[in-house]
Amino acid sequence: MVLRCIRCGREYPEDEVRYRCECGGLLEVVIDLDKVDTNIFDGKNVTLWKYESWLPVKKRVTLNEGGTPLYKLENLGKDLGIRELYAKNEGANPTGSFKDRGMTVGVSKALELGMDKVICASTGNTSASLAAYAAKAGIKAYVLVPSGKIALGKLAQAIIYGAQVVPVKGNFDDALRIVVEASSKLGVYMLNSINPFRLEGQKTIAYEIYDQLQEVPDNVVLPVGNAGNISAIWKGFKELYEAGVIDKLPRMIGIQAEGASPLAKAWKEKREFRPEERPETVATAIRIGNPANWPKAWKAVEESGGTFESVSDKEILEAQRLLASREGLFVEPASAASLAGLIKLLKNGEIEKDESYVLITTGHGLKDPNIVIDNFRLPEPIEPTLEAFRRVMK
Ligand code: AN7
Repeated sequence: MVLRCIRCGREYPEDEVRYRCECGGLLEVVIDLDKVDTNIFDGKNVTLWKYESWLPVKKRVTLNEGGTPLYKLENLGKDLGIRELYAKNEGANPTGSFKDRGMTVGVSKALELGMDKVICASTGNTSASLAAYAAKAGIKAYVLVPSGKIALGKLAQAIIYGAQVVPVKGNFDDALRIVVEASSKLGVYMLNSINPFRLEGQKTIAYEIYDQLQEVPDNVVLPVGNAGNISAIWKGFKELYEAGVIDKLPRMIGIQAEGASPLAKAWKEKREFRPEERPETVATAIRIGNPANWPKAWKAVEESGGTFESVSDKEILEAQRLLASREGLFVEPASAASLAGLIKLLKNGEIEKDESYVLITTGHGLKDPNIVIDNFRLPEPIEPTLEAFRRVMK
């Protein structure tokens, strides 16, 4: 197992603390597919560490992540006329988002490398997750977040898990710039998704989808922020394919928020990727203008025959309401971007109804209660009598 540059192909040993190639390219972990266990995909006892032989760590800092439910969305499937619609509900992870998959592997790696301080920039979920796993591992976590632009639940998590929370006057991209520099100069281990070991944990979403469904869906639809998760899931499916476990691959469909959509814009305008200076969206989790993993994400969409799309804040909030009110699934706004994107692509005739779709709902709705409460006026209280209730009962 080695680290390999996706741009120039140069290789580095896995036990070197390194986040990028000398040429500046992104690194990926090359798994030795001769040594993985291909006989475990029986649909039983699904948890992240079931796939240990596919993961590049020996230590294990765990809070029992993965094994998240794959719901069949019967109601919405019917409403939209889609043959098969599922949601892989990553909000069911220990800290309420898919980031736990990356952190169980990433923090385990930090310990293997002998690091006792970890750091990340975050729009919220990464900070909550890193804080929890650092607590479990007994090491120090620093989390840099855009001041005033992180959902309440996520902030509460990072604080109570004991991380040093550092608000930054700026957006996620500004915070990440500081973190990258700190990791090279201050002896702290960076656990943003540029760190290839994070993506190794997150690729298990692909393993689990196949394990739970016992087949490969035609399409996987997910929100894109820093563009790590779409890259990770694609890597997971490709490994299954190369190891001979599956014989087809899904299309990867990445959804961004309109106000933070550098990938969707470049894709649709068929031009070079350019970062956005002032990302803005109600979905604060994906309020990112310069996704660090964009080259990997671009490859994932290109190789898989998928697409990038963007959706408005209004479409995101409507999709959030639909998932909750039609399926009993309360997800945070960023996660609802997946359904919003699916609806938009259907409406525009860009995707087929007679196919299967798995939405990745990346984070729990309780992370960001304000988004709901601020848009809802609680009715006046009634007198404590049946009569009073009868009058307001609709
Ligand atoms: C709920 O926490 O970037 O494209 O710093 O929290 O892999 O970045 C969060 C990202 C989607 C986008 N859904 O995933 C962070 C952070 C939710 C998220 C994404 C995020 P990537």
